[in-house]
Amino acid sequence: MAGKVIISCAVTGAIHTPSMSDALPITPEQIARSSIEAAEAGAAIIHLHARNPETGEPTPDPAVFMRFLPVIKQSTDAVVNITTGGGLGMSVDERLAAPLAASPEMCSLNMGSMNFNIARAGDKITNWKHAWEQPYLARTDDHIFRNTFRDIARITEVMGKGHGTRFEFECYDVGHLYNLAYCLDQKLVEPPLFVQTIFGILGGIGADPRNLMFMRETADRLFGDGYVWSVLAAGRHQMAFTTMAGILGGNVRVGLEDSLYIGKGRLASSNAEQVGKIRRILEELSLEIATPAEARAMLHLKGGDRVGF
Ligand code: KMH
Ligand code: ZN
Repeated sequence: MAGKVIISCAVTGAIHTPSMSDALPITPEQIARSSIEAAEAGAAIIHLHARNPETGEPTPDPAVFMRFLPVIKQSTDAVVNITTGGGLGMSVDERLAAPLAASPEMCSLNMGSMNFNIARAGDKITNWKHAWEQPYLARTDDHIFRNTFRDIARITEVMGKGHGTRFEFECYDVGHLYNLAYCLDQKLVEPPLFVQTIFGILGGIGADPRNLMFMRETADRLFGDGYVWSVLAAGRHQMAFTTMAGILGGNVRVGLEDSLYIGKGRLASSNAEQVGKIRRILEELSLEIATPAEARAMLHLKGGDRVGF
């Protein structure tokens, strides 16, 4: 298994809005289909948010998650990873509702409070499909993405200890790695840590290759061989940064949550198209792609038969 690359695919998220791309999955049926296609293309882990089926607005409603989670489970062996970051303006209680109901193998855990500014993300849009989209984005120049130490400890307690769910630790800056080291020291979390280093969110570390090296070197210093490294980068940096991660022995995350594009000025037609592209690049570099079973072994997951959906 050593050297195999785990591809995660984040299929819809809560950053992009329906007017930005027709490929963004909205309804439970679309989210299920797009997840299954991404898994068939080579993604071992599917990272999931839910949206209001009529408006596309991010929703924390467990009933909506439950319309696509069983479909994905029945059709693929991929690991289901549910967000605890949710969408803008959701409380931590709301963000925990679906993971608590679904008891997944994995959930995300955001490792610090931060500015999270996506106010310019809709600059190119002229025809807005829904009234909520523009204000949702515009208010983020005054938005704090809340993830206090107490929030983090609570999520480790209820999801980790309570459900045996393991985490995708979302680290948007160097300090978040130190927050994670503190949680490790406090025995809130256990290795192997799946550390998702994130580049290019306005409010987090910038998408400069030297930052990728520095994040990796810092994680090496803090966690030694007790972590599994993965990389995602926002927007046009997605493929370059995930390629660098593969070359450096890391794992990768793609998907329409992180970027809507497949090339310069070209919108991706699907999540599977992005998975297929990074898979091709990695295989051209003589790297092997991890199966879901291999990802489960690498990350010490509880197994797809021990979830609540
Ligand atoms: N939207 C990504 C930059 C979460 O869902 O908890 C990080 C993310 C957060 O996926
Ligand atoms: Zn997410």
